[in-house]
Amino acid sequence: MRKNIVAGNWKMNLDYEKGVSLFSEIVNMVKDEVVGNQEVIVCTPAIHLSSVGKLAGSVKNVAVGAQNIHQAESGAYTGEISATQVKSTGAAYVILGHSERRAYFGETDELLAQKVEAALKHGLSPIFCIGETKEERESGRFFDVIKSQLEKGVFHLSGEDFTNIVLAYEPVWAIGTGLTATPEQAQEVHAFIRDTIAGKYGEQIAADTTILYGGSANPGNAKELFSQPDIDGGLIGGASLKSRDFVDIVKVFN
Ligand code: 3PY
Repeated sequence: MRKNIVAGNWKMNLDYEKGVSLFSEIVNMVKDEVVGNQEVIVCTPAIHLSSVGKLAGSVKNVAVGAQNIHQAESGAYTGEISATQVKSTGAAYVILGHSERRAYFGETDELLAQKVEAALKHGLSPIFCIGETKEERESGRFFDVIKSQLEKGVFHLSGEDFTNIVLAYEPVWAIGTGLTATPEQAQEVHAFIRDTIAGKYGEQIAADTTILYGGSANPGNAKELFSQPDIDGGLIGGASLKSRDFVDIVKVFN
């Protein structure tokens, strides 16, 4: 049975102390709320990872993730962070392919495929983001765009490796704009993603894959989004920076 996941993406926010204190607050508030096969993940800037990784280690079904890794194992890459370094903090996940990294840092599908491999090789599960721009939605090409992002970014993996991937559908037009896909729009794409996975890896792996919705998800819209049959939780931006809002989203599954 696939997991339900609520994952926070703090992006480049919060200094060291504020981040550690927000994480402790979240852990205290959710420790008795994370039920059944649900997992709560908080993806922080690199400066917080080792402290929050240790805190997460003590709480069932709460995990920590990074927001990027370099594709190489180590070496002369000033300013970068590797999968092994992230793993050594206690983190279990890494967000890869977020539209902000694709747009502002020129990350291509080919580069992302290498990062996915580096993550898996060192025991990190990628939260792999896919999604279309406003123009791609309006032109009706969005299914092709999403299929191509899957094919180039993760479909080179064996079925066994693919089972360690969490997918996040994040329409680019809903990120940082306050716009959210309607539950019907999101469900339509999630069902398409699951069908595409079934075509590649078979029905069982498709049924077991967690597919999150991301893009201005908040306590007001999470319930309706997560009640769709193919939406298994969310990757939460702004609302993950406020403990009450984030925990209210976590509680949608209770
Ligand atoms: C958002 O909700 O804005 C996000 O980008 C989540 O990753």
